[in-house]
Amino acid sequence: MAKAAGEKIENAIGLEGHDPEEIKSNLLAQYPPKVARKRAKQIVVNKVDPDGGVPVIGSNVRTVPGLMSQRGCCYAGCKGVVLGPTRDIVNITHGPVGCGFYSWLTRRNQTDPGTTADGHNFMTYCFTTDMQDQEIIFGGEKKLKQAIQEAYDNFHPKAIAVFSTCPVGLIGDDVHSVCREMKAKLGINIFGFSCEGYKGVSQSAGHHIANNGIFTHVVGTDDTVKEGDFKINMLGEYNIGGDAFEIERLLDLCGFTLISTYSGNSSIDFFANSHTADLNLIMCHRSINYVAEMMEKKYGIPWLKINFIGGAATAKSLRKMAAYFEDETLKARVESVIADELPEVEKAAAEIRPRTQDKRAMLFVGGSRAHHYQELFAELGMKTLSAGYEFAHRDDYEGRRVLPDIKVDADSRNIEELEIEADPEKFNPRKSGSQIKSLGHKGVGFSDYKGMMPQMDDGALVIDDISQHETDKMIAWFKPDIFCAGIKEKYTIQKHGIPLKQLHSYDYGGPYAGFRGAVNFYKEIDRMVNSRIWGYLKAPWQQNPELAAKYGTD
Ligand code: CFM
Repeated sequence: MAKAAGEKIENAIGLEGHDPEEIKSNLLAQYPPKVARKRAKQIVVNKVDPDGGVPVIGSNVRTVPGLMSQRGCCYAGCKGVVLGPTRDIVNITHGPVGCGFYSWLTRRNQTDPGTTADGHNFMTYCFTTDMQDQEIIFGGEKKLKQAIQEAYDNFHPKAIAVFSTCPVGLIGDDVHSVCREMKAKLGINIFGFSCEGYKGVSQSAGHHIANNGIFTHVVGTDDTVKEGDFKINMLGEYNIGGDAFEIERLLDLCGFTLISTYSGNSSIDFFANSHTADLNLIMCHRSINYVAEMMEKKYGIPWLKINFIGGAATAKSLRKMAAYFEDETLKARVESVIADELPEVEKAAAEIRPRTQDKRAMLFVGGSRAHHYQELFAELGMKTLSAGYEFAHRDDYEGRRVLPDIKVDADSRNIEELEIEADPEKFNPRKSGSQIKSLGHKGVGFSDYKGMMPQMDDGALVIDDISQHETDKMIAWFKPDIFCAGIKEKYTIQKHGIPLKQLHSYDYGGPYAGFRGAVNFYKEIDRMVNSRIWGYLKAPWQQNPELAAKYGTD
């Protein structure tokens, strides 16, 4: 869990005595003036005020065309990230075959169909309408209807979702009316998303659209109250490399009842019923805070930001959850789980730390991991020199305190904000105002996320939507011991002789969440930063430059 504002992640230092402002101007030096002005707002030298305030960072803005970005698209955020991990919805990509194929199982979100009675798991299939010239010219609605019918006939799923790719918006197919028609015809839940790839500035737009869609079409449709105490939902945990399995193991041991995860190891049935939980926990704030906010307004369920990445963070999160329920038996059980498991984790870190102490990391990932994983590196005595998100918003960097100051621009205005009101029958505030207040005094901070920057050291460079050019420069100047990013960056960085750990897919590893996950991560990082192979590596161009190029500005 985030430390108090202004409290530093141990060992996070600035830029090793370099003047960060100078580094920043060197990063910008190659750009044309207009581009440099824009990027200057997104490259910030961190400085934490005593009250936790940090400088404003430009984020959630369009990438300058021509800069190589790490970002994905709106469709990826909606279909791939939020809905993709739900095993028993047939997710149909309405569009050309590539959009469906390249978003098929590349994220390593795992699932266990054994936990739902019908055992449905459609994640191993790739469903697409495979649009051709014919549909682009004459419209694709007919083919979409056929695809829905065919999926229904073959699989008899309880739900089908349709995801729009760029051409669908361009030719004007009305996926929503097709879904309504097929829902009436087939009698199962069928709903569509207008998540065309070009919407918004990144996959972040797709998260919001997905949140709106699940909330409108699924949440609250099953009022069955399940057996069990201390009912919770886990929001923004996607079971990459089995993370959710490890978290579920801990929740079980502690005695919490998990109603739904959004959306790792999930079933649509869990979402339908999730308004019966008494607490929402947000793991990844960026991708799913909208559902938490809407559930609070409509059903009266409060939310807490937690973090299961890092041994200490895991223990802190479990304690905070127990404090919320104000139950002594639960608190004792949580303490005994921590007492059983945390010492092993600390022992593993202590054994490895002499080999990792003072090694230096850079993290440029998504919208939450560039923050969370700094905890694990700190536990190994490592330093974060520089970090940034691909597509997060100011609140993920600076904390939710800046929400009222965030300017709405044309791109964000395009994404619908649902008007939510308290449900006349189902609204039931789980805690009274005075309870919320008194828990707040005990450190249970409701509806709050302090963001990444208040936890980083003064002088560290925070870079939003880092470009390949900036990445190359940072690597050449600092030669970090490890760089964390994704598959698109991996091999260019490794050709520099720097190991890259994928924090999206985990490079076939994981889980890294919870107590056991932390130990896995320590071992992996020990292996990577201490492998001598990187020092021997010579990229072909270092020995024999084969290709020379100039920038347009040269
Ligand atoms: Fe949330 Fe994610 Fe992330 Fe994300 Fe992602 Fe991901 Fe990510 Mo890749 S939901 S913001 S859109 S934690 S797929 S599981 S790793 S960029 S940091």
